[in-house]
Amino acid sequence: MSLTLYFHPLSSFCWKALIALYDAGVPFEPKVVDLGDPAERAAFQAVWPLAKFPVIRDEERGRTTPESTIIIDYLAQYYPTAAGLIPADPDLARQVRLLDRLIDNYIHLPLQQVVNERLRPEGRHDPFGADQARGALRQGYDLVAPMIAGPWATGETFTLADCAALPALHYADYAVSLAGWPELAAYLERLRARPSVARVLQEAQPFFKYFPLASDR
Ligand SMILES: N[C@@H](CCC(=O)N[C@@H](CS)C(=O)NCC(=O)O)C(=O)O
Repeated sequence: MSLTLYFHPLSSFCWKALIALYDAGVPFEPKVVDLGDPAERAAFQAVWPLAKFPVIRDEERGRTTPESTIIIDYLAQYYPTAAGLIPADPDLARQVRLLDRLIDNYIHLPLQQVVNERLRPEGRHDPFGADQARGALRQGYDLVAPMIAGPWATGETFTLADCAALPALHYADYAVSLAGWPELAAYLERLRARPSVARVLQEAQPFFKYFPLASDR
């Protein structure tokens, strides 16, 4: 098999790539990386020095691609069934890319800050920083909510922006409930019902107890 995906089933950015792969039915070899295992971390660092996943290796083309957005770009370029993830129409493609950036930068990253705060050792907590991150999340929700065209982020076609939205909204809902943003909550339910997304969520289920905010509900 040409493609190998380096990932972990609980990792939110890995979900983004997995959703695209499953949605387009692109075959790949899954390589789960336990970053807590020094040998596995070192082996992964040899593939991608930052040791951040997802990373996809295309043996046939001799290419290693990091960054979830760029992985989806790669799939859309080389795999016809994934082509629709980046619309052919340049204006629509730009709107998809814009939403992908807004969701990653203003929802997904503040969520990671809340999670990172929770993971700090005893005596090193930063409640002020966590409150700021929650404030940024609310701003992110306010920004993105009116932009969702429906049924999917930019309209009728499932795209890169939807791959970005599911992990960000699914996990962020634990940090700041989406109850105050009913259009985002409804969009999240539509995303969860999509077979590719349902598969990713099901595969993550055994690991979900390790998500630091899992017990907040
Ligand atoms: N911008 C990157 C973010 C990747 C990222 O932050 N991945 C996290 C998992 S969700 C990771 O590898 N964390 C491990 C670490 O930072 O040591 C992308 O879109 O792929």
